[in-house]
Amino acid sequence: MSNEVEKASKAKYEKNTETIFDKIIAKKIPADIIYEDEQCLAFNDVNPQAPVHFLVIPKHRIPMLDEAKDSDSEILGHLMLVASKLGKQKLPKGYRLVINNGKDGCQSVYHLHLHVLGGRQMKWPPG
Ligand code: DGP
Repeated sequence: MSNEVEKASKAKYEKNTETIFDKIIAKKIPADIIYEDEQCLAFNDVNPQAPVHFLVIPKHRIPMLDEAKDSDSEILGHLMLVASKLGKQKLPKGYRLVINNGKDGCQSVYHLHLHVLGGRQMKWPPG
């Protein structure tokens, strides 16, 4: 079992508990931030799975995609557009967007995040 799969299998979803990403947003712990605006933050993944691997997260916590509400439509769209703007800049040959949702989806941090991966040929189907 890979490290990330193991972490996801052990991760507990606690709706009202802050995650490590809240600490990154609050600048209480460092991260390699590559983009920030009022609504979201993008930073390099600490455990990259590709030559380029960064995360785009909303500043307002949505724990997971399945917790998103109709009122989150705008922020969900914004996250995709920021991922695309950064992806186009950094990975002009293409990239992959991933959202892990829940245990079987391999989610280990319960603060919604888009993974942007690239810099190598991606395989299909994903593992
Ligand atoms: P997921 O398994 O989809 O929940 O992905 C969580 C990702 O978050 C994983 O790829 C590793 C990354 N990550 C976890 N903790 C930190 C951290 O403290 N800093 C950074 N930069 N990334 C982190």
